[in-house]
Order: sequence, then C-alpha cells, then structure tokens
Amino acid sequence: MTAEFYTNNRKNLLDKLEGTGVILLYSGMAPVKSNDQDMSPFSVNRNFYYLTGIDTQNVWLLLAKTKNGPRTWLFIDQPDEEIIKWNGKMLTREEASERSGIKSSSVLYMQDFERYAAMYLSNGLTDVYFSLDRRSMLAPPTRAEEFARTVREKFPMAQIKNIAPVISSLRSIKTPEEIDCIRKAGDVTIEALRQMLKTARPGEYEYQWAADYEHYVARSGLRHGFETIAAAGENAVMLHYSDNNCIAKDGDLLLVDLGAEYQYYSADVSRTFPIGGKFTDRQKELFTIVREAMDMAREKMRPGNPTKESNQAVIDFYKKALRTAKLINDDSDVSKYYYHGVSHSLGLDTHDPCDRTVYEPGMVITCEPGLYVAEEGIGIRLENDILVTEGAPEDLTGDRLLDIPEIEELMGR
Ligand SMILES: [Mn+2]
Repeated sequence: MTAEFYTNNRKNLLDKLEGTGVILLYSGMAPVKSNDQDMSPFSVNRNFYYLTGIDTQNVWLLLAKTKNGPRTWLFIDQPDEEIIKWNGKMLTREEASERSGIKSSSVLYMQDFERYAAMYLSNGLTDVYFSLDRRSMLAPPTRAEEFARTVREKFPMAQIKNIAPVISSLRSIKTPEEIDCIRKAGDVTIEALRQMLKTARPGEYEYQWAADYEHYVARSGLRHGFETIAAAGENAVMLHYSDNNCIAKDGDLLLVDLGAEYQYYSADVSRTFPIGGKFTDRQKELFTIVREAMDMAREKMRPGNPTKESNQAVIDFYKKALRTAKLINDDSDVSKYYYHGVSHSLGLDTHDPCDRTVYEPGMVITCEPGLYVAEEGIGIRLENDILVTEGAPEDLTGDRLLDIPEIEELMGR
C-alpha cells in the first residue's frame, strides 16, 4: 500500500464528518501474557490501520476538523535505547510519516498527546469521536474507552460519539490496491492447499493436514487471517470447529476453512476433500449440490441486487435439491442442513464491517454455501471470495479445487 491510500482514507473520513469535531483513534496494545508481557503478538485496531498504515502499538491519531480546516497529528512512543536492545527497532517519526503520508512535523511523541487533545477540546470542538466497537460486556475496557471517560470528566461539555460506523461505510468499498492484496492472499491459500493435498495422508490428524497447509503459507511470508479449520467427518457440521485434534479417516470428507493474510487483507476460502482421495457416490451427490448452490449465489452478486438475494437463492435451490437427495420432505427443513448465511464482507477483518444492503461495485464478499448432514457424518462447505463489479461478479479465488475430477486427480498422486 502507498501512503496515498491512507491519506485518501483520512480525507474521505473528514469529508463525511458533518460539522466540526475531533477524531481520536488508538492503535491498541498487545495483551499481557502471564509474566511475559513484552512478547505477546500484537493485532492492530483495523480502523486505525485503515487510516494510517501503521501497525505499531500505543499510537494515537488525532484528526481535527476545525473552522479553519483540517489538522492531522500522530503521537508515537519516543524511541528508547534500552527497549531497542531487547525488542528491536522502534517506529521513528520519519518512518511513521513515510507510511502514513502525515508530514513528519505532525508526528509527535506520546508525552504531547493529552496536551494537544485538550487544546482542541478547550477551543470549542465539542464533538469527540472514538472508534467504539465493543462486542462484549466481558472484554476489559479499551484504551479508547478509558480516554473517552477521561474526556467526559475533564470536559463535561464534550459530546462523545462513535466514528466506527462512518469508517465501516468507507471500508465497505475496496480500492484496486486492496483488491490486489485479497487476490494475492487467495492465490497463496490455493497453492498451499494443493501442497497439503500432495503431502497429507489418511490416518493422520486434522492438525497434521492443517500443518501441511500452514507450512506453505508461512514459507510464502504470509500470516493467517484466522485459525485454520480442518474438520474431518462429523466434525465438519460444527461451523467454527478449530480443535483439529481428531484423525482424518479414509472414507470421510475433510472440510477446510482457512485464509492466508497479505498486508492484513485475508482470503477466506473453504474446500471439501475426500480424505482417501476418492469421493463416494453419496459424497459426490451432496458435493455437487453445494457446488451448484455456489454458482447460483454468486450470480446474484450484481450491482442493484439486495444482498439478501444471494442467500435466498441458495435456500430456494436447496428446497428442491435436498428433496431429491432424500434429506427433506418439507421446505422448512432446509435450515436443519444449512444454518448460516452465504456471504459476508471481507477485508482488513475476515468478517469485515459493511453497511450496504444492496450490492455495489467494489464490495468484496464471500460466497460460501454449505450442507451439513450430521446423521451421515458429512459436512461440506465451498467458499470463494467475490468482487462485485459493474457487470458480472469477478471471482478472486477462481474455480480452483472445486471440481471432483480435478480434486481426485490431484489427490491420486
Ligand atoms: Mn467466510
């Protein structure tokens, strides 16, 4: 990503903000592992990253929209020789400026942060925006929530507001650079799956299949967008099973749901393989139903269509197909065998925020019909990543490892 991308994102955000105000965004802090506080992996707040391109912990971004125009400030930790000796290089003002496109004279050290925030607040900017995206009562308070409380105490006239929905709206539509990252992540994901099919064997544990996939991703220099799901046989009916600690038996199917991550953009791909290399007739029958459902859902992903239409297409198709497969007698029983939505937005988060209810060009979404037949020990999910364009949907994952002859040939070794 170029600095221009982040500069544009900040500009678009300020353009969308009505009136004047201060936006305060925090990068986050790594969680403290017991007695090992410096080594936990850090995952940057994605709204902060979207506006700065910086993935260092403990950084504040201050965007002020004043009557005299916008001002942008970034506050980073001052490099410290002792910390550098132990933990490696620290972000410098020049690097922060280069990555974010914020001029280096506007990159300051953390000790100035509260003074600058107070300066804008005491000068009459009373709308104060934080990225408040709490999802649980149990999670500890974030630094942003704590600082919002401080602002309310010290500046009782301040109005605390949430900027997250505005950033979500911007993030719903991807730029060509973002799309390239997702495409690249998908390419590595597929190639890693090909490697797994060549090396993993029936009778090995699910985690060994997952490890063969992850090995190639790691060697490609990418990370994982989320925990790899490798679910054999009946485990595959649990949608987010990631224990991966059972044996993958000959005769069963293996459902994998995984995604390499490139520059924080994750692919999200699901495939279902016969562990022994050959599908049974029944597995072929059910696999083919899901494969067809995928085409039908994808076909709906065109500008102007309501987003719910793609899932409805799967349900309508299943009402007939599951009858033929002798699974249901009544339309309302489809939900016994298919119990998730067909699509979600994809981007810096694997379940990316999106505020659109009608498809628009630039949206990147998954297309992932599934079929889960617990009584037969069969779970099938197929998932590709789709770009909505002006015309036909563009499949960023492509029809790779989706057809029975291709899979059986590759696994025939
Ligand atoms: Mn998904």
